[in-house]
Amino acid sequence: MSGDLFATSSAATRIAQLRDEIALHNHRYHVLDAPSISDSAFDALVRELQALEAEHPQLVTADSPTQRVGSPITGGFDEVRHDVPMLSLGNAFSDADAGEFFQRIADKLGRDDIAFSVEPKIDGLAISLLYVDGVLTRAATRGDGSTGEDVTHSVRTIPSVPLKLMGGDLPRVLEVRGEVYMPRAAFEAFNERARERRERTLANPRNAAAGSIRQLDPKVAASRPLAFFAYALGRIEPEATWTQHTDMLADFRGYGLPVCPEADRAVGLDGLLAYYRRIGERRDALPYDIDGVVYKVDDIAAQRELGFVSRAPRWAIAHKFPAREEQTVVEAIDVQVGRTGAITPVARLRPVQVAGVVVTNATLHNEHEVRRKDVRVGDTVIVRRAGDVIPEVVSVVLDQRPEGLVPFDMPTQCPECGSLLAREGDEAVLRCTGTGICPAQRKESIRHFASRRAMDIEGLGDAYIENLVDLGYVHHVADLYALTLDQLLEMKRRADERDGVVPETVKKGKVASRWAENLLAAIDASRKTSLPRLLFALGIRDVGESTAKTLARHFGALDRIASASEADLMTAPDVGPVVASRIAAFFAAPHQREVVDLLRARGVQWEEGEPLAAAGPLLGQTVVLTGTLSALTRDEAKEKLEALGAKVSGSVSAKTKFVVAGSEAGSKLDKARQLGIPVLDEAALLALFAEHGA
Ligand code: I6G
Repeated sequence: MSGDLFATSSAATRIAQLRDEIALHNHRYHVLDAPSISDSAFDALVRELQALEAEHPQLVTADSPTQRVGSPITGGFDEVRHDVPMLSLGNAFSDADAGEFFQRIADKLGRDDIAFSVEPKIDGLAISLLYVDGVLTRAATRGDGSTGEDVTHSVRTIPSVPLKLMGGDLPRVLEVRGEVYMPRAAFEAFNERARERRERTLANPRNAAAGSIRQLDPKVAASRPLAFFAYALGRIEPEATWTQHTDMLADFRGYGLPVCPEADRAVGLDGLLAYYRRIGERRDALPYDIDGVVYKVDDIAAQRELGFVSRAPRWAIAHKFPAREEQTVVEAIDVQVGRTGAITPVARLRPVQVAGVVVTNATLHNEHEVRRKDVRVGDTVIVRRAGDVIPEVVSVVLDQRPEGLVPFDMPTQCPECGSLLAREGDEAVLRCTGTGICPAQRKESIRHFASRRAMDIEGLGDAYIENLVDLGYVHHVADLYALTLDQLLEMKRRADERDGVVPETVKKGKVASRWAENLLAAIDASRKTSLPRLLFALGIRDVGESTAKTLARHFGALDRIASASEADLMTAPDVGPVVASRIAAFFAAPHQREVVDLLRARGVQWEEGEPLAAAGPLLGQTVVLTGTLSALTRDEAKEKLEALGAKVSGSVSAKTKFVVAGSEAGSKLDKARQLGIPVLDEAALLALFAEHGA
């Protein structure tokens, strides 16, 4: 073998090794959510592969992980004829519809102990992936079901879509179908960034996925955090041996294809409806938008027997959840002042039910967004609510706009205190410049201070805070700790008067004083707190709960944080220059220092310790909580674990030290078992706490 040939052959061997390794780590990270190497070690593998391929361009192949993002396509999308049509599903909009679907199947099959493969219906874009000899060869949209568009260049960029299937025993041809989607958090983050940069926002995660895939330049899809779940078979050669749909999904997983972790099996109509409710209850907590659940007869022979009716399978149906988007009318546009002075325009809406919740307000985010969407009082708008995020106005229904509506103009002065509104740098948000004097900022910062995750003052509702500030009893958070019984009684009297209530509380003075005593007791109870809670409660811009915890752990004492330089602050994990400058600016303000001193003087206490908690039996260990605990809440368990030095994470990965599983633990427990991670039950957790005095 000549020197050159030898070099090429050893490069080819190393390239093949690297590709397999990279594909494996990619799968662990993006499909199993269980990375086993650091990001930098992964990047080093990719860099080595890139260098070798640059030296040996003849060895570059389309299934190389370096080739996910190719060149833009020109002249539009090619048509793809689907050998097996991509059908749609029938819909059930009620339990009765689902019951009829079930009964039709039971009648036809002559039995009612029917098993179904069940999974959430993801709100995304249906895609067909064609693998030939295990290599991703083509990706196509559904189109009209018979002919779609070739979107291979975009779909290849989705990290969870394998360019090459895993395993030894692969079918020669495998066409799988599934959904491309954008996880909700990624969608929110994308829009937040777009708003900050005054760029176009995406209407909803479904449009986001569709819009990203139907781009000529694959760089666009590559820059969007898209994901994929496989759910059905298009074509397979040689013919498959699966007898159950759920077995097929299990094999898809084995090939390295992502399958929804909520996919399950349910028996009988009761099983279907129980699954519908279970997923419905978790709808807001799932990391992606879903619009229902899909039931499919699990037995493939039974599917064949049932066949199709007008382009939809008789053996499958989508049981829909209530819509997340509804139309209503904008009755007014107000602006709200947040605790840091940020001005948010809010549409006051004719009340409308959106997915079971009456919505009367929706955020318009900022001035730029109002302009871009051109929302006017009197407009009919589409309102969307998803997850725990505040409902938002998605768009205006322009063809229903009455004549004569005028564009909305942002005020130039704070509606609450009259101070000028100004922008910091090139931020999209306007802010009230009346920090310290603006009652709205004060009310919001007190509301935040008293909230459950901060000082947790039970019973101190928004209306009471409003009155306490308006009456001049509370100027800043420390004043809460100087309130008297008489002041609370006066405040309550006014609140009831304003609400038009002739209150029991006034008629029977005793009741009112009991109420006031309870509130005073709640305020008193909040005096004993923790440093992370206090730090979070102070409402420092960009210091959320997790940063507050980091700061507390890193510095151990409030004074150390208050006197730290920006450079010192940045030594804490995840504290960058922006957050450091916010913290430094907060404690540089004499007014804020006074408030902290007053809190101390009025009896607020928290434990302090040494900097950089170099202690704790669980220091550096990542722990995951799942399921329901009975002796304590999840938040309490989390706090205790963190006090022992653990980092409590939301997802199970190879880095997880152990998982605590309460009752009805779901997919996280399955994953822990899959990865061989130790699982503690509640009793073991309590024993651990007892052992360490937590
Ligand atoms: O549109 C769909 C969404 C989800 C589907 C589907 C699905 O399974 C979870 N399954 C089939 C068979 C079809 N459409 C045709």
